[in-house]
This record gives sequence, C-alpha cells and structure tokens, in this order.
Amino acid sequence: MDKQYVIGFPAETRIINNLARNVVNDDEVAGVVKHGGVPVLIPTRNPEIMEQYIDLVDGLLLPGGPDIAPKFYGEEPVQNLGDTDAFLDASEIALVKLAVAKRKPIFGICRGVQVLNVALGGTLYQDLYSQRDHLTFQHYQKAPMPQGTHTVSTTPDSYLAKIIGYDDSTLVNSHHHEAVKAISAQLNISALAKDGVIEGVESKDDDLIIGVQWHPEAMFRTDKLQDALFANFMSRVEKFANQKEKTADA
Ligand SMILES: [Mn+2]
Repeated sequence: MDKQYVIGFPAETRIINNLARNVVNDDEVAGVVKHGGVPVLIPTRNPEIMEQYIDLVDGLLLPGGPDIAPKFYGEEPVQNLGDTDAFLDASEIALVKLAVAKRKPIFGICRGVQVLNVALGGTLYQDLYSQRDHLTFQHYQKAPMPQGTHTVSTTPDSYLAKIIGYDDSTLVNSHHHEAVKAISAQLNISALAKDGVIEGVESKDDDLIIGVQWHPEAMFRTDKLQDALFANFMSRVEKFANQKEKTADA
C-alpha cells in the first residue's frame, strides 16, 4: 500500500482521574497501523458533527465497547442490560449511516457488529442468557482474550469466508452478552456459533461492511486468520478509495 489511508476510531468517554477522557482500544489501533492505516480518534459527545469526521476519513473502525441503549431499536431495557451511553450510540449510528452513504468501508468488532445492525434497522438481544430460550454457550469468556474459546462456522460464499476460510471450526475469543437478534435487511450473516448466535455480518452486495462478534485485535499478533481481517480492511479501504478517484476523474 503506497498511500496511507486514514481510519476513524469513535472514542468512548471514560472518567479517568475525575476527568472525562476520550479513549480508544490500543490493540485495535495497532492492528490498523500494522497494515498501513493512520488512526484518528473521533470524540463522540456531539453526534451532530459526525459528517465532518466521515469526510476526513477513508474508513471506519467500529470498536468493542459497552452495550447499546435499547431505545435505538425500539425496546425497553431489561434487567441484565449493561452500561450504555446514548451519545456514543447516536454518534456511531450516525457514522455508520454516513459511511454507507459515502461508500467508506467499515470494519466492525464486537459491539461494532451490534451498532452496524441497529444503525441499519436490526435488533439485538440485550442479554443472551435471559432472553434466549435455547442452549447458549459461554460467550463472555473467562479465559485470557488472546485465546479462542468457541468455534464459528463461516457462511459459504461470504466475504468473510474468503478472508478466514470456509470452515466450521475456526476458534475465536468471545466477550459479549449482547448479540444480533433480527438482522438488518441490508446485512447478511457471515458466521454463526454452534449455538446459533450470530458471530459475523457483512453488506449484501459488496464488501463495504465486514463485522465480527469476536475480538481479532486481541488475537492478530499470534493468529494469521485474525491478522488477515485487518489486512483485508485496509485493502478494502484502498479499493473503495481508488473507485472514488476513478469516479472523480471521469
Ligand atoms: Mn461469541
């Protein structure tokens, strides 16, 4: 990759030493930098200015993070819903819609998959264990995050299968109690856990959007398949940027 492409990272707001700070996950930054991307942090207190950020970036990384306020998909909160932040949600939902409209590639990680689904009209389980009536495996693992704990099956002919292989035994880590319930009409399922929990989503007609419910940023240093997800993201960013240049030249 000759040119370096700018990747937007929406930031969570965390109170550190009594001050509200904008924070991003350093492992996600490292995965993008390794493959030639230039990360920029997007503060999320002001959802109304997200269009300016999308115009600045070539791609969007939707990171892991807290739960999503269920009001964004028309539900009331259940007892086991975790921490939420409506400013973060509103900003990320705006970023997804703008990135899709402006053809900027998205890579969603964990919460990122859930944000993608909600932004594009889908719904979530707020808590797998109290809302799903059949067998649900451990998806909030107690093992160290670089270690995979449950397997996923990739969907044949999916873009994800082209990246990590068409396989029913890819071992991934798992750190979520929310998950996609009704999938957006704009997305396809690209991976499932053996209990049926949706573990991957992607856009239907192209590879503009790829998201995984696990955490490749905790695994990419030692796992070639997970590293390939970051490499693929940056090659998608390059491809869509080149398409835009051609359109602009014509
Ligand atoms: Mn899982």
